[in-house]
Amino acid sequence: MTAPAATVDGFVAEFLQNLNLERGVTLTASSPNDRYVALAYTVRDYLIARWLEDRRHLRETQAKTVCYLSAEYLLGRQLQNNLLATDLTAIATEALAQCGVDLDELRDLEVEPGLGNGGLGRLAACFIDSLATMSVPNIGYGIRYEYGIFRQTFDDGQQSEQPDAWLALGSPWEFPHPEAAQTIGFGGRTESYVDDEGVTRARWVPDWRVRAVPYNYMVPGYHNGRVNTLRLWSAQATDAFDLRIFNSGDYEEAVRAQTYAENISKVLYPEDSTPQGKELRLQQQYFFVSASIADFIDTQLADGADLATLPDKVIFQLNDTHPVIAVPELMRVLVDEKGMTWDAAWDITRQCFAYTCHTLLPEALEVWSVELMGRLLPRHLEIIYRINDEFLAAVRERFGDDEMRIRDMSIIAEFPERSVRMAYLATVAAAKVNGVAELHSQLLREKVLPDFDEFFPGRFINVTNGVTPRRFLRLANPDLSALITEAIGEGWVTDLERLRELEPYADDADFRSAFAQVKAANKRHLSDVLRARDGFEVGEGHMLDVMVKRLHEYKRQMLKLLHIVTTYENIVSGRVAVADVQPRTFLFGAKAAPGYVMAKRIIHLINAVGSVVNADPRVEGRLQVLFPPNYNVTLAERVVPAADLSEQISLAGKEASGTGNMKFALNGALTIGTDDGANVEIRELVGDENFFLFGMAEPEVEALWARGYRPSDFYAADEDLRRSIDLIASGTFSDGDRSVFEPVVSNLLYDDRFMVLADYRSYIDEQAKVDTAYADRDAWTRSAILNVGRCGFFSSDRSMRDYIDRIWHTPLAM
Ligand code: 26V
Repeated sequence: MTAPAATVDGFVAEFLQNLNLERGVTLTASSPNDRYVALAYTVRDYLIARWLEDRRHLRETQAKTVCYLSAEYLLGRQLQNNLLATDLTAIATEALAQCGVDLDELRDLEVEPGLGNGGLGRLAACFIDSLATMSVPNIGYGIRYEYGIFRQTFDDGQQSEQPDAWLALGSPWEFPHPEAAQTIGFGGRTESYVDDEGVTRARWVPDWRVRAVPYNYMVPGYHNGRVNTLRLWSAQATDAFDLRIFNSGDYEEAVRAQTYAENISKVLYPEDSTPQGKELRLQQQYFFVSASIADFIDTQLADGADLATLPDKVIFQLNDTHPVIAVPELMRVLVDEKGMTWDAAWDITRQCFAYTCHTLLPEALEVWSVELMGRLLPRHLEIIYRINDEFLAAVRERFGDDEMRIRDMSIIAEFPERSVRMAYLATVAAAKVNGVAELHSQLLREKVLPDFDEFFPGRFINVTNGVTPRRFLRLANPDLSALITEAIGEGWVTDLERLRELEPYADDADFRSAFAQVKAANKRHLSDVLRARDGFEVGEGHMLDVMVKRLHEYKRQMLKLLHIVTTYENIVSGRVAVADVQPRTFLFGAKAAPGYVMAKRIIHLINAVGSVVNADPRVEGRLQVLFPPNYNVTLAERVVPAADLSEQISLAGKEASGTGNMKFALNGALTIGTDDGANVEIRELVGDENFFLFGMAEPEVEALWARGYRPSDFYAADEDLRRSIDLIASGTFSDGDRSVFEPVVSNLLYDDRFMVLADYRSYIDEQAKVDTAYADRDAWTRSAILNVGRCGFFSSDRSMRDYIDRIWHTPLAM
């Protein structure tokens, strides 16, 4: 199998052939979708030969493989990324032009696979990009949700959710493999039996089964010819199950059973505020994890391979607790199916897993009730109990019968109901446990799991997150990329620390001017996109102040909004002359989980403030609030390169890392942020003078809680704050109806869990410094260039190198 010729003629021929043979149309009779699909197939054709070769080689060499287990992959569009990786962009553009086709138009037809909620899913996508680019053997395993993250629309400023039918026209990037399906059991009971050698063993007798059908996606490395695999599982009813019911004459029941089975991969959970009682979610988790482990053992390991050497062949990286049911699953496979002793199996299992924790919020740490676990996965519950018994016995041996400690460390919680703590299970089983930024890892060890840190010295480490420079700089910001390459050559795309070489250019007036022009052009591009998409306009000459991320109270979109309301109130009341405020466009992007009522109210309030401020002539167009709906990876690729100011304003100690913060800094936005997550490391690298720091640090947060935090004291003590909150309460943003935003106001005044009011003054004062700094545009540009030059550390290639060196110990290239 050879790839088509990488020439314009070769590309044209392949494209026309795909139109004819795969779409059954001629160029003249083709629809835009026909042309998009034929183009995608053409790009695929250049990758397939290498892909087959890489997979064959991997099976032959049995090189240690990173199996990344993640319930989410927020991939973004594939076409341009794959053109970039294969270095075919110029050829494709020219080839299509010869056919009278505009590449950019086809690009906009692609519906992005939004198979993730936010940072965690996007991180997984960045990581597999880096692994392919670094030629590291990797399979990403996950779920092929039929519906990804919901499509957000606004109805009178309120969020409404539409299903994301990303597969409505099919996806040209996927390869279904029904012949490689796995059968996954659920429910039933366990029984013991005596095997041929007279040993008493356990086995699981599930009472229903689902077929897991894998779909492969290519993950091309950048300019290295490498193609790794992302393997996502889709649920199908098993034939046997259907047939049995069908033969009994109950057609309706057969259809119902099929629907039930296929529901498992139907929809991505939008990280609901009520994780309990989500039986389907546990089904999803077990479904993809069980299929992935079986798949690796069946298809990657040589026939008859000695399972005792499994730790030399694979490391399963657990992306948060969602895939942690893999731990008892591997034990079940090794003990019940492969006949190993418990101790031998545990010895292997302990070496095959590593766990990444992505949050500290107690409400986000997964637990499953023992009742549910026992009903859905009875054998796994038995295995978890035994793991726990042996672990607690070891704890007693070390620390004595300290019942308090035993209760605190038990994988099984007793209150408020008996349940399995998945983070504890992961910690007990994993060779390494990592947090995702220095501060987060430190808090994880010291505050969340201190007993475990003491018991397992050396197990807890930090690996700071990163983002792929291919998608988030090279692809999203072609003009800045060209400017950088012109200055320092193109090596930075795969060696981001080389951006350091830009530092001297910060003092070069010509470079600064070119840099500022790129930023201005990026704002115009964004404005074009928003005009076409939502009828919005980014004000000419405005500072673009951006806060894009999931809507969560801890991230404090409310604090940003209070700043806007304060500025507005100061203008309309005449205390501040409108000419004295820097013209700013505030841009929000955020989805709220459909069940998260307060988050949805905040979205409503942002839109309401926006309509009033944008329409008020007294503001003279100098303040503008834009909230384009349905923020996603595709829009991020437009917003990130255009931003001047990046808002990273979570309460210290709450944001595990953030990755948007890295994308913005890397594209030359300055950050206003708290000492939280990876902000800490960004500030250390770019320097205090190029970063707007405000707010309490984590120890101060703790201290204020301990003293007793009373938000109303802050309200009483600060006139600006009082006027702003009063303005919201007065009904100014709700046509005089004071009831609409009353819950938001009382939440702030009486139950401000994330200390918005405590950090308000410091935030407002720092924003004044932002205004002053922006007035000196040339100095601002200098800081922006230094941000770019000093953020090479935040490449996901560096994150992957850290995982390889300190956790996986996999070969760097095959
Ligand atoms: C889930 C839930 C569900 C229940 C309601 C509250 C809540 C809050 C947060 C979460 C998400 C937890 C996992 C997660 O997405 N963490 C994110 O991971 C990113 C990649 O490491 C990191 O940059 C973000 O800081 C972190 O929030």
